[in-house]
Amino acid sequence: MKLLAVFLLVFSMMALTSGHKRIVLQEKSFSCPCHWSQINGRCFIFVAKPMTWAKAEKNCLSMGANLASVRNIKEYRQIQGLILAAGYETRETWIGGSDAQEDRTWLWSDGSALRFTNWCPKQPDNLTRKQECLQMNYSAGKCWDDTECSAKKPSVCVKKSCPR
Ligand SMILES: [Ca+2]
Ligand SMILES: [Ca+2]
Repeated sequence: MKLLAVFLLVFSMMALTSGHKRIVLQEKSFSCPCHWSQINGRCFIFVAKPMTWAKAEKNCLSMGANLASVRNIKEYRQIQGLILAAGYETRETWIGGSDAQEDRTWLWSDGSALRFTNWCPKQPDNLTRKQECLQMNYSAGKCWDDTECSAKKPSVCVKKSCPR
């Protein structure tokens, strides 16, 4: 009978320990809303409807997001994968870079520092002196280009993932 009591004690302690571990794991995992994809700890969504850059940013804002910033080439490839998975192949798409405030000073609309770039050869060229918004999937290289913000294109939004 004493032995049984010891067993029960040990089992309940194990249950407590594993329960604690589960809580710790949950604290470390993050979640994205339905239809958003988690990439590198942030949530992304592809918006197929063609819009101007500013309307696309406003649309992201309405979902608590901004047009996407991109931190590295791996993240860029995953964003391309998102567009591909939506059936839009490698279509030209707005992300959150712009130099509208000051020519050739590129900023991300989500306020993060623009360090990584993936410009196509000879871009950004500020052609017609009115190219202030960043489109991805440009030309054969599927890289970045500055173009007129009034062009209507699909877009990608980003927002922070929330602890579960
Ligand atoms: Ca420019
Ligand atoms: Ca250009």
